[in-house]
Amino acid sequence: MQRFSALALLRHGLGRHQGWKPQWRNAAPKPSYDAIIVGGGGHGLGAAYYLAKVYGIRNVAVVEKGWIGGGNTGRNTTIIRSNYLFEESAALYDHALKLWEGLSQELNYNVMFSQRGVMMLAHNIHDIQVFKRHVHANRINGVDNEWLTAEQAKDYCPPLNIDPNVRYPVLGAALQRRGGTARHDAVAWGYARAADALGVDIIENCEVAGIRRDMAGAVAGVETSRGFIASKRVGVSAAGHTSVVLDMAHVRLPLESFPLQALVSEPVKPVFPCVVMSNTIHAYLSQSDKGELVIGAGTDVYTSYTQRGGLHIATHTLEAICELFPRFRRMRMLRNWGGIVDVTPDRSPIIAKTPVTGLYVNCGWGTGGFKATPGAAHLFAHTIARDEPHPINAPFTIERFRDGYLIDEAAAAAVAH
Ligand code: FAD
Ligand code: PYC
Repeated sequence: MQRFSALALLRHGLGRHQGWKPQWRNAAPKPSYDAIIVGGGGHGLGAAYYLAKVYGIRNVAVVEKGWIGGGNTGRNTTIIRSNYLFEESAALYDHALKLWEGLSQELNYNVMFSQRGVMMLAHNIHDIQVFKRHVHANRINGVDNEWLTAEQAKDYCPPLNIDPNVRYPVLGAALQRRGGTARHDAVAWGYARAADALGVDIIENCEVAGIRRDMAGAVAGVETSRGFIASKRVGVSAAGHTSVVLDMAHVRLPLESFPLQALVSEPVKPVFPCVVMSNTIHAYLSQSDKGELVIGAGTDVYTSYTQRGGLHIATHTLEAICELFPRFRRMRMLRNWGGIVDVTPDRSPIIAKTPVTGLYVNCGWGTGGFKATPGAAHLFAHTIARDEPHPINAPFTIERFRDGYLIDEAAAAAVAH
């Protein structure tokens, strides 16, 4: 049950963005700020909110080249979970999951967070071993996860086909009951409204084209399509395009950008109770509150900046969905789209200072950063405000790629990316 203050409901009613009419559209940037965030996705808007709310830094601008939430935040399949293998990752993603649990109340904005459970299917002996290892590691780290037989998995998700004679039979599943979904655009708008109320400037249609540095090499501000904006602190949260932006300050990062795509069906009545993921056959599925089946595919195999994926990848995913859930065979697909995700060699993110004084980066979330939104935003704000990482993001440095202290979460991506 979500609770909203009666005053907010009276003042705003419940409209498209829960009644909020943004004042910032086409507002001109001020000449200077105490901090600038590049990228108006959930991570960037959230970082601005926590800078203002938790760290008292309110003279902040979020500069976005398009419209807020138009990047991966508004393009993802909204799966939220924290069942990662390594201690560092479990701490990071569970920090986020705990923040999700109170986010609608925190922002006084319904982000429609729904803990309907995330179930990961095992189709072969290797999957069983890997997922059982995750269950044990998660429990040691205080993260809920449990092993289900195929029959128990079907009880949890009745549309699931557990016929042993199909190509990829379901042999069992790992279930994180605290996992689930949220409404992606509401996350962007909820953070934007709350940040705006604290004095943050949100500047859309403002592309960063350069990073200016002073005589000592420290950050002095950003060159944008709407002119120069000065600031001694710049945080870059520009998923998919991070290396392009960081290159403006001559910082090189070990990132590759790939298209990742998703699609939705025509809307139907509630028919699918949870989230199901299958790494082995590259498919994941949930049902949105609008009734659409939300289906995600794998990444393209080649790096690219096109915001759509190869059709053969979507076709492969739909074949898998039809095998796992035969009742959906006759459903029509409404639309598909893609986003650009940036991926590090160990598939773990970077939330860190850079070698340039005053320049900070939050990137490398690959196919899995939506679930991290509140946690990443909070930790990034901490790193910018204090000029040092929070203990939770301290392991997620750029230097780990030099020192070899990798957090190799590749297998925990849950979808084969
Ligand atoms: P974004 O929302 O992409 O925000 C970055 C912003 O930076 C963009 O709005 C962009 O326009 C802006 N920008 C870029 N360059 C500039 C510039 N030069 N100047 C100004 N602004 C700039 N994660 C999950 O956890 N669960 C999932 O189920 C899931 N499914 C996914 C499915 C798909 C199809 C895709 C594409 C991604 C998925 N992800 C998922 C990953 C997740 O969407 C991202 O990791 C997350 O949303 C990143 O958030 P963000 O705020 O960092 O990035
Ligand atoms: O990280 O859970 C995830 C995910 C699901 C779909 C894309 N990423």
